[in-house]
Amino acid sequence: MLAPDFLGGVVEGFYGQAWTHEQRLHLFERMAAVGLNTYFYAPKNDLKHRTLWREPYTDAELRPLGDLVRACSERGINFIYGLSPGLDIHFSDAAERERIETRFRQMQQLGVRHFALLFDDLPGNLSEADRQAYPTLAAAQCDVTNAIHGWWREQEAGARFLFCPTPYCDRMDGTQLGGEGYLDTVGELLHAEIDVLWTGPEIVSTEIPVDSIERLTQRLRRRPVIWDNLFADDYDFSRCFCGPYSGRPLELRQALRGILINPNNEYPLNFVPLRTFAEYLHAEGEWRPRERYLKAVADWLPSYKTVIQPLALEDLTLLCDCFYLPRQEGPEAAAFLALVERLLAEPVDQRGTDYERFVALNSQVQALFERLTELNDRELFNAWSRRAWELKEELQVLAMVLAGKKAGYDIEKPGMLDQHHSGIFRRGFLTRLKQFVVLDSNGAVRVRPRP
Ligand code: GDL
Repeated sequence: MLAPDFLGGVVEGFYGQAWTHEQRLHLFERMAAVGLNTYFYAPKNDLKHRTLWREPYTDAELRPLGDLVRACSERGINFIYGLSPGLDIHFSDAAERERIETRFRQMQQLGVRHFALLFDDLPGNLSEADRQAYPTLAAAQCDVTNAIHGWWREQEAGARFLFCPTPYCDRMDGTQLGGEGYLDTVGELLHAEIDVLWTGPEIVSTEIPVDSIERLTQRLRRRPVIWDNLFADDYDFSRCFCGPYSGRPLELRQALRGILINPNNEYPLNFVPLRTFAEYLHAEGEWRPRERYLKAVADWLPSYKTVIQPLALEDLTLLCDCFYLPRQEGPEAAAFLALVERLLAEPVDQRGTDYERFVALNSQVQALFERLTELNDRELFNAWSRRAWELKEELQVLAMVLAGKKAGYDIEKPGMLDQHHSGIFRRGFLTRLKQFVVLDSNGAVRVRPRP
């Protein structure tokens, strides 16, 4: 059983295209249905959340926000409003605090009770004037956050108040982002009632071990709330994550004050993430991510009705396996990759049935792409479209290469790709930029050897 004040839900905290009003309302329906209790509003896309944090919202901007707050409250969902003033705030200037209060008062009038101040993704240093006033960045951030929290607490005792530190994962802490001893200073100075957000060992953490959180708890003098970027896809436009919530042992829940997932920008692609995450939060006994994933994919299938023939379960499973987790492909996608690797490496006559298997899988993906284009739910199609397009195009290229190899061509020789959408496929400025360096599987960078 989770503690009644455990925050389990969604942070809309990504860069780029934010969710639409209708998508947010739909999300609240789903959250209530699967037992998630918190929506944290922090889209980097809202100019007044970050860049223009000083400017009050207009009435036209407040109206839809008010609808969201109401919709949450009707469903028993906590609405947390986040403000990110860190880009250019003058911590020692009292007028800046008043500006934060003015914004929070605007949100209070809409019925918001829970607030957050975010200091993520900042250069991590103080202005000249603030350097005179504070010994460290952490001291400055804690001072302002405590002041705002104190002001708010007088009006709403018992409301939640969250703080996102500048180093918000072990890796950042390791590089001393924000200055030496940043987290220890936060532990010491930040008011004990304020929750601290944390993304785990990395910004996008494959695993969040309990002992890493226990060590952090010592330093922060409180259990953190996880801002979980496992499913965030704002950093790579050819990916999205439809795999299961995993890499977090069930015991982790007891070590925390909450977990909020910051998922895919493409709202419709969050079905499996939301479902499996909610199940994880309520799970008892053992957590079997793949099992829960397969069940969730099956339950997602009815959304894949098309104007002609519906998508089959094995197609949807293959598709989601290809867009699984940040550092892991689903088993079917992993097997597909291994198959291609074997086919490219082995001499033609040792292929056995691999080639036929590849041809069958390729046809399945090409047909799957056609089915997606016929989806009744156009929002769902739009969410998949660019990724699915890239998938089928890349497979067409591979099919061409492997067919060439079978026919006895030397596939190492340049020229084969020229036949595929001659002059436009995998071209353009970004593609050329990417060609200057290569990354190995650990992310190490080196200059591409010149031909
Ligand atoms: C981040 C950003 C977040 C972004 C995510 C994934 C936090 C606290 N901040 O660092 O806005 O969506 O990475 O790119 O996670």
